Amino acid sequence: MSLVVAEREAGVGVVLMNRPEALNALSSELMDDVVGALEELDADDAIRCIVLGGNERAFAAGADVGELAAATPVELYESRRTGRWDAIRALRTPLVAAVSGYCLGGGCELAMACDLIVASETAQFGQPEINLGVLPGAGGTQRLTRAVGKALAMDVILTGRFLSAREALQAGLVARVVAREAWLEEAKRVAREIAAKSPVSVRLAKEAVDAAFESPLAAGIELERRAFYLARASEDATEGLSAFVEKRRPDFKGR
Ligand code: CO8
Repeated sequence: MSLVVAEREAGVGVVLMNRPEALNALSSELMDDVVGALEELDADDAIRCIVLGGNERAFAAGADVGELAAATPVELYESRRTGRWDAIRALRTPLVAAVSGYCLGGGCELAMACDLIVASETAQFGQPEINLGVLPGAGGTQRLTRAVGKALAMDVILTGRFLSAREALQAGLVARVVAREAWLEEAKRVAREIAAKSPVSVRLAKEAVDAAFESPLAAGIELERRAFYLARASEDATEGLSAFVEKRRPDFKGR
């Protein structure tokens, strides 16, 4: 039986991690199911945005500690563990993390691998690996530092303290904070909004924003310029520009 529940709602795919008895601790099996469900939705042209979430109590409380404790370093090295996070980064469809409750360790790293985070006011973000005698191993030291800056990243990673949703919003880790009961609905609403845009320009924009973390400014600006011209060459851009002039809603086809 799969440890995720995946659904399609119009142009939006929704993947919910479903291991509530362990606060969605990311066992190898759960991560395989997450990546499998996301890749299947990513391959479906009808899906233009994906929401990844957990449940009200936890997005995910980290890697499965029992599994980490049982594995030898060589087994960890040989396993595809961190490759699963890379597979998520390779998805072309935009990914919205819907976070309620605990979002810790590998769970926080999973949320940060998504394109944006919508958080419930109950969300708690942290990298508590230091309390286990290890450190973040799936991108946390890099992505958290890029998101919130060195001072706060050092504080969170070296003390293991949790950030509230409000602190995470203020620090730039999350895009929106919503009322406790709205965490999933708001993430789906954001996803529907993205899904209504031209998928061509959405993908190009996602690639261009990601390039800001990988390249020098001049190279990033050059990449953006070329992405802009490519988007302008799409039928969707012709439709979008005409629709504005004709005062009607655009009908984007993804071409
Ligand atoms: N792994 C396994 N089981 C977990 C985990 C976890 N990360 N988190 C919670 N659980 C289980 C608990 O053992 C418990 O199970 P049981 O009922 O059978 O005892 C159940 O979930 C409920 O948890 P609690 O009773 O502890 O619930 P509380 O509300 O009292 O506490 C906390 C919630 C604060 C979230 C607490 O459970 C906790 O501290 N969890 C561990 C958080 C943590 O340390 N996360 C980091 C893990 S290490 C990591 O993520 C490294 C990633 C690097 C990956 C790269 C690999 C190469």
